[in-house]
Amino acid sequence: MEDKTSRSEFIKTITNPLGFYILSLLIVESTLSIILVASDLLPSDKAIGMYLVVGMFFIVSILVFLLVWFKPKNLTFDKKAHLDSDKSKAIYNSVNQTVKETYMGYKESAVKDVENLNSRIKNDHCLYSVTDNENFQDVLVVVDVQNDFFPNGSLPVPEAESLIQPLNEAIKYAKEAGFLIIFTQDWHPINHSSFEDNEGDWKPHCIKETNGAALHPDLFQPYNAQYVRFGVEPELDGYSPYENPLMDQLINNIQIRRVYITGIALEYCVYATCKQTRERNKETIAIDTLIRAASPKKASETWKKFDKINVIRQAAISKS
Ligand code: VGL
Ligand code: ZN
Repeated sequence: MEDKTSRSEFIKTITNPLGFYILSLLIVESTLSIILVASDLLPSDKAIGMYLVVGMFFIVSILVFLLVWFKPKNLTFDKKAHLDSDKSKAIYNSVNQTVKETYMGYKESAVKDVENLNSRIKNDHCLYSVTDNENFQDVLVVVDVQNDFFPNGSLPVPEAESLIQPLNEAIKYAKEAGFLIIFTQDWHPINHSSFEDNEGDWKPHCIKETNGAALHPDLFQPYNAQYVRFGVEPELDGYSPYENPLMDQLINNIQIRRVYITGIALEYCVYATCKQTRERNKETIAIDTLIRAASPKKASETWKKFDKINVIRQAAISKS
């Protein structure tokens, strides 16, 4: 949450040219009225003089009304969001350029761009970003939500499809709340020891660089998420993202307090991730609604193993 409050707001006024011309007229008219009233230039006939002055005031009031009506537009930029996304940076630069080019004027299209951008920043959490040096306390780990574990993949996991929508909501929530978000990927070489051909238990799956190893296309991937690929060493089990030293760099440091774990599959990579996170002394919470088991019938047995390693089981992300 912290990054939101510290985020500096940047307000740019794009002046409407009509407003600018009316303002100049207003100044000229008022100056003229003052000169006329103050000097002897008023006609000797007092009545005509009065008409002139009243007429001036009348004109001035209309001008004030018009000026208010066409008041300059204030556009509020979220500076940090702008600087954090290439796309918003590009829009920001183009708006800035437009404003420079049409000094004291504005282009409708630039205003539209900024309005669209602002509404995207509100609606699309993707543009909220937490910078790299942020002191994260909470982490959301999304384990192996990869094509091969879905119906057309080589190792489909029951009910995997129903995971996407609620998981996306959790990712958005976590992003807004300033969590570090980590996506892990099972990422095997073709000769991995876990494959049947090499006396392993599994059909070939999640072969690195292939579509089967890609994250599910509908998975929401926010800006600045981290990606940990593991299972690369042919001889290792390939069940734990901690096989990749990047995982320790991200998790095994003092400021990280809580790690929420979601994804696929309960018995294998989710379990291994929970166990090794716990071994690093982090409060470890498995979100059961956002996890799918390879064997759902045996899931309650598997969950008992989680109890034994002191992993908390919860239905949703919620801070204690
Ligand atoms: C997994 C089996 C083989 C998993 C990975 O992501 O849980 N399961 N490789
Ligand atoms: Zn694997």
